[in-house]
Amino acid sequence: MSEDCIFCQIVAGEIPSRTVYEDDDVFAFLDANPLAPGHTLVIPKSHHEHVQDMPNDLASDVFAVMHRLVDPIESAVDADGTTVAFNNGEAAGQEVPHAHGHVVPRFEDDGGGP
Ligand code: DGP
Repeated sequence: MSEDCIFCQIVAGEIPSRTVYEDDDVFAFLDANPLAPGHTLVIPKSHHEHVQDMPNDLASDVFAVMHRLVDPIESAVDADGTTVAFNNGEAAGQEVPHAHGHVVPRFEDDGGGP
C-alpha cells in the first residue's frame, strides 16, 4: 500500500466506495465522477503506478475482471456498448497514479468515442 494513494485507501476501506467486484488481487468499484451510469474502475489491489509496472500475471488478472464485467454492466444499465480503456501516464490523462482500467457503458446517442 502507498500511504498517500487514494485508490490504495479505497482498497483498504479507508475511503468508502461502491464495490462492484473483489478478489484477492483485483478490486472494482464505481467511478466517483462517472462518464455514464455504471462507469466502473478496475484496479490491482497492490500499488503500481502504471500498467507496465504490474507483473504480467496481475495485468492479465485486471484485464480478465474488466472482460468479465462488460456483460453484467451493460445489462445493468441497458447499454449498447462499452469503452474498455486505461489512461496510462499523465500525458494520456491518468490523474490517479495507481493503475486502473475504465469500463464505461456507452449508448447509441452518447456522442461517440473518447
Ligand atoms: P483517470 O483520469 O484515468 O486517472 O481516472 C481517474 C478516475 O478516478 C476519475 O474518473 C475519477 C475517479 N476517482 C478519483 N477519485 C476517486 C475516489 O475517491 N473514489 C472513486 N470512486 N473514484 C474516484
